[in-house]
Amino acid sequence: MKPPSSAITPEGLYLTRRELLLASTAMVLGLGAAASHAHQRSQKLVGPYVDELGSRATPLRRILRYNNYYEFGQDKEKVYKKVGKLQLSPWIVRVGGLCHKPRTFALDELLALPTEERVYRHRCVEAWSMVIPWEGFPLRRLLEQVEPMGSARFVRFRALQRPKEMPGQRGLLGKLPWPYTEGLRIDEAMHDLTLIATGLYGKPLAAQNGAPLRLVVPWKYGYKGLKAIVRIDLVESLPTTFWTRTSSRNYGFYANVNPDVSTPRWAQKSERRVGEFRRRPTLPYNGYAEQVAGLYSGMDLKRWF
Ligand SMILES: Nc1nc2c(c(=O)[nH]1)N[C@H]1C(S)=C(S)[C@@H](COP(=O)(O)O)O[C@H]1N2
Ligand SMILES: [Mo]
Repeated sequence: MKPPSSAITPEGLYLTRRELLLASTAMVLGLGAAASHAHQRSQKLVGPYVDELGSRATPLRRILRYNNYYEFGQDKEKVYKKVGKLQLSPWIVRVGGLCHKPRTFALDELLALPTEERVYRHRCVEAWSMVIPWEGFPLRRLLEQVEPMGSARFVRFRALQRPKEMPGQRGLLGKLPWPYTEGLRIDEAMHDLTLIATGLYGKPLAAQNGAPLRLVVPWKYGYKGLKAIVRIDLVESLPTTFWTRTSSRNYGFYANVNPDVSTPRWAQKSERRVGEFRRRPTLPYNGYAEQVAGLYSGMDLKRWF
């Protein structure tokens, strides 16, 4: 049996710089029990989460308290207070459409797949960003199990629809085209960077981050990363999505992070890293161009934004 992920990643991994300073000061001053506790924590410290460009992960509390999840309203700072009614168990995911072995997976079967930790940049189309240490498995591992047919050219994702537990699916926001849906081209879905996240910071995913399973496509705007996945279908043609149906001028299907293509609502040249003061330039493909630019060679990125 797999140990709980909390056993794999000790809490000490995400002590802040200030906590580290406090811990080492306490040790130097020999502050009794408090010091030995701090010492034990710092012993476990093998290094903070950092992305491959040297950026430190966004603190956990910010990742938990600043969310886009329209099923729970539009106020990013209140989402985490509204998720309490969401029933995360039992949970099943249907995988079907153009494949030889369509299947319904119980959550436990998916959580039993081997996972990896990946520290990815997360860039919302609204021009804020974070660095998130995800835990998850490549989506490809799941798709391979159902044996996609040659005719499958796209993958469509659907999120939970449960208005009794999701206040944003009632009232005014209830008029949006629920359930939340997204899509990828099959080669994007099979790419090694594309993850199904099961956790972050070594803990199971919090409801507000998309528990129990959430899509992560780090070179695309955050809206591609559908939360609360309940269904995945292999399909022949480019699917409509929640956001393209809501506002096709502001949300494209491809959604590759691109500082040179802005939409009527947002300029994309730069971004605000949550927790930082100065804006930073936005990187093509969110810094993953080397791995993914080849998927789009010959495409007009202004047209297919
Ligand atoms: N089901 C669902 N998934 C969703 C959304 C949503 O409203 N509903 N918002 C998306 C957007 S716009 C972003 S930026 C990310 C935010 O993820 P986070 O709150 O974990 O940072 O989730 C994406 N996935
Ligand atoms: Mo977003």
